[in-house]
Amino acid sequence: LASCGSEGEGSGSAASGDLAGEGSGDSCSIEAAVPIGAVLSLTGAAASYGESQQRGLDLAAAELAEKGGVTYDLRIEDDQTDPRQAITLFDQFVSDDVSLIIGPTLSNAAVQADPVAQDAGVPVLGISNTAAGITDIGDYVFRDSLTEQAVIPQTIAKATEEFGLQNVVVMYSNDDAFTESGYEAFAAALEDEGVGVAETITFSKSDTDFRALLTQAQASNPDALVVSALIEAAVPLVTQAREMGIDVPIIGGNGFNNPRLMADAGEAAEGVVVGAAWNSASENPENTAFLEAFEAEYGTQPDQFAAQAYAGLLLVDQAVRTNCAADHDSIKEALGGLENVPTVLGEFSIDENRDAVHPAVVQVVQDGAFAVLE
Ligand code: 1QQ
Repeated sequence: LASCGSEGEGSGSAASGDLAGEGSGDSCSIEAAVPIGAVLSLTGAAASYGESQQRGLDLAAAELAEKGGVTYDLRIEDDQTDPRQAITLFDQFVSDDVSLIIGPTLSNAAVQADPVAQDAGVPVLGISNTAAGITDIGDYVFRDSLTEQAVIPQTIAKATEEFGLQNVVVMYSNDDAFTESGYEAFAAALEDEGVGVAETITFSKSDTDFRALLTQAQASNPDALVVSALIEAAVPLVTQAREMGIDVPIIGGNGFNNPRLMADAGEAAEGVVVGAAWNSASENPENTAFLEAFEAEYGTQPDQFAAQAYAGLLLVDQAVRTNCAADHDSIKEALGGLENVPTVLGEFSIDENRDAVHPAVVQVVQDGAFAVLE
């Protein structure tokens, strides 16, 4: 069935011959549809992120289909928020000889699945992985998502100035690659800003009752709670903190960039501070067109994860058109050379570590929506 896939990278199959085109940039024309695999968490604990990403990818694919010259065969699969399933899907996409794999949604899956693509020489574009070290997996691994280390220093600096923080409690789940990396970024940034950490409290990403831990946090009388968590824990943590009368600022990492925070925590989410890789209010032409198209298609506003997914597929298209070729090494080379590309995320470049470079913002929840904290 998948025997042709076992030839591995650079096998010079008939399919990769069709993936070399003519012309370049906007005039590039490639005969075969370019196969792109996407591994998203569409069910399980991270489904709310994955569903947003799916919408962003589908919207970009529809726009690319209109553009012409290069067509994409975008195949989106669900890893069920399970790293083992992500590995299975990466194996499948490698043996199907896709040109590139987008995803997986969580860093926790990326640390396990990306090596499959790296070993086969298939490029990967992470669109939401923010843990440190993901691109160190190898030279075929790229991302358009800013790391926690890139976003959090600005968030902590802004919050320290805004709220005069001197002493905080840090809380994080210690069983997830992203939340652990976010914790390290918070700890380093707090130290840089000279903010004391009265206590560091750990929990599990599957915890839903935080009252005992919050009582413990409250005892330190902190100026803020600094939290690295995925949305499934963030919602009850924030809700219970406010129910218990803890009214100090709550500062979250990338896991909080999810409209479910406001939808599910309601009033309790007001005032929560989060660093973000996408400024929803940006008036750059790419963003205003994106907001309008997304609203028209889905009847709702996009979130950061939809924006990063949308930008991701357009960046892949840009890379394919740069060399007018969709074999693995042409795409890899072109992705590595992306520089000052106008996107919904702002001016976008890839650095020497294959990580994303573009502006970040600090947001605060206001009237049920993220607003830029000026
Ligand atoms: C990661 C994250 C999550 C919040 C993505 C959905 O940043 O796992 O890296």
